[in-house]
Amino acid sequence: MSAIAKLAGFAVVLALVFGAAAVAGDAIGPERDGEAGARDSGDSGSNASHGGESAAGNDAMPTHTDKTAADPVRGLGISEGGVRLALEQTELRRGRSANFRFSLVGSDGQTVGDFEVEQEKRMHLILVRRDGQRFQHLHPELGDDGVWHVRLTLPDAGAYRVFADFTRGGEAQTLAADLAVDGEADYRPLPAPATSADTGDGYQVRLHAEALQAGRETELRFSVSRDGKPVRTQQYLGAGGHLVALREGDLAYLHVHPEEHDETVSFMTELPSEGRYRLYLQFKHGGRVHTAEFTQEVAR
Ligand SMILES: [Cu+2]
Repeated sequence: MSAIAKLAGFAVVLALVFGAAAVAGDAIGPERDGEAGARDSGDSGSNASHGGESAAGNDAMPTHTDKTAADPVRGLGISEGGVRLALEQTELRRGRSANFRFSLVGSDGQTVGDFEVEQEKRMHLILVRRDGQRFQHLHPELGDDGVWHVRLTLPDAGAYRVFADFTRGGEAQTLAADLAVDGEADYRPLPAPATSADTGDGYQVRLHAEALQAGRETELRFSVSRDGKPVRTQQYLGAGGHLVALREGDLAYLHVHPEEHDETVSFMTELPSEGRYRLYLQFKHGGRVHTAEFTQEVAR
C-alpha cells in the first residue's frame, strides 16, 4: 500500500472519530461538557503523534482508536464499565414462545434506565447460535420495573449468544451472555466466503468490498435485487439497512456505522484481526425486514 493511500485511509478514520465525538457531544449535553472537552483534547494529542509516525513511514502505525468511542470489538463480556447484563432465564425450552426478560444492572445493584435512542431504538437485542446460525434481531420494551422484555421463540437446540446493544451517556456498549436451548444441536460449519446471498424470501444481495484487511477501516456496500431487478431499500432503523458483524471463534460483535443511503446500502467497519466473520445485513422492502448473511475472510 502506498503512503498516500495509507494517509487517505487514516484521514477517513480521523473523520469518523471526530464525527462520533461531535455526535457524542450533542447527546451528552451541557452538564457533561467538561468531560467531552477532555476527550477531544486527548484525541488531538494522539492524532498529532500518529500523524508524525505515518509521515515517517512507520508501517507499525497503531490504528487510531478512542477506546471508549471507537473500539470496534464489543460483546465479549457480560459486564463492562460498571454495568452488567443480567438475564432472568439462561435456558429456554425449544420451540416455545417465552417472555424473555433481562436487565442492565449498575455496580450499586440497581437497574440502570438512562438509555438513549440509537438507530431509532433504545435497545437492540441480537441472538445467534454459537455456530452463527439462527440470527434474530429484536427490540425489547423497558417495563416500569426496569426490566426489558420481549417475546422470544428459539426453534432449534444449542448454545446461543445474546447481545444487548445500547447507548448510555453518549457511549455505545454491547454486553453479551449465554443462553441454552434444550436438545441436541445440529451445529454446522460456517458457510464458505461469498459475495452474494439469497435472503430466502425472494431477494438477492451482492456485497461489494475491497479485499478485507485486519485493522483497516473498510466500506462494505450491498446492492439488493429481486428477479434480477435492482431494489432500493426503505429506511430501516434510521438508515438504508442494519448490519451486524460477528467474528468466528469468539463471536466478538464488531461495531459498524451505516453510511449515507443511496442506490446501495453501505457501512464502514474495521474488522480487527485475520480470520472469518459472519455478516448479517437486514434491510426493509415492501414493508418487511429481510436478512442476508455472508461469510467474509479477513487477511492479516
Ligand atoms: Cu435493533
